[in-house]
Amino acid sequence: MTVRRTVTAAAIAGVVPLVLTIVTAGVAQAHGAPTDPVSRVAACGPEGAQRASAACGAAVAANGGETFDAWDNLRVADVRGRDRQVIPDGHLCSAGLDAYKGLDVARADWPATPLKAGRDFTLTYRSTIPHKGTFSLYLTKQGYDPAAPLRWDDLAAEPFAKATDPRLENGAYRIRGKLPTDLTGRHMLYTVWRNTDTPDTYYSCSDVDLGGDAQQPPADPPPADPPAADPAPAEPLPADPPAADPTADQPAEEQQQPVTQPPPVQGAGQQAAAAAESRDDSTTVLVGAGAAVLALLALGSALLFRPRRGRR
Ligand SMILES: [Cu+2]
Repeated sequence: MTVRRTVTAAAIAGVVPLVLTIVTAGVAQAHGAPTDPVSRVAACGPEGAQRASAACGAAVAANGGETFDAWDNLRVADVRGRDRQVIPDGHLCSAGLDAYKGLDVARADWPATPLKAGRDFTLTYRSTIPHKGTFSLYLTKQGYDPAAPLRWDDLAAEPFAKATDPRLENGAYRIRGKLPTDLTGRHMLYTVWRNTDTPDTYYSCSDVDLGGDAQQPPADPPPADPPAADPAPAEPLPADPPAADPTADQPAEEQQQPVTQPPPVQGAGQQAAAAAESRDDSTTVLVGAGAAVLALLALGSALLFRPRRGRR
């Protein structure tokens, strides 16, 4: 009996620190970022579907080789609504943080989510721990140049969507709004999440493409090249008849195949969703492991503290 009690106590002693480690690790990394339209930091992060893209490669290089493992930790303390004074022009995507400076790299081939001007819109902001606060979603004005550093003046003065204390559902906040009607082509969706239960404000850049009849990509050869040469094996091109099209030898036709065609970009969006789901899975595994550990603890306690025989 003494042997069993010793063994049980040892088991508990070993398990408790393990539980604490799991819980602490979960909290320390738990903040958030938009996954649809995918933010640059989520796209290039460890679970980002586009982390193999040329843009993410350039971002990591500009980051001195530092990867974006802490994809949910892009936050600045004590801004208190003075975003435009505190976050410098040209550093909006990194929020001026050195660890994220690669996200400020200005290039036109960042993975962009297709959107439709004038339509209802929902932004999915993944988070593993709830915070109180207000989300403000800004879009760049028409004429925005993705190949130039993002400045505050590029953004509309007022957010097109705003939400205070939305519910956390399935690990994500959803902020709804209506997209402006007068935008076409590539734009930046800039999300500011000002916490009210912490001193932090979170900043995120999501590249989007509002399409439309403005044929900007063909008029802009340099940015069109990198994506074409992009190895990006993560982007499946299921419906791509032009590749097998024998008429592809006509130069004019080749130019008519803009990189911003909906199918590949949509694939990227779906991959982002898949990545989000896999994150859900890992959360489930964690929760399952936690439950098993707790059951073990309960069993151990029962063995240790059950009433002893012969005692009244
Ligand atoms: Cu947090």
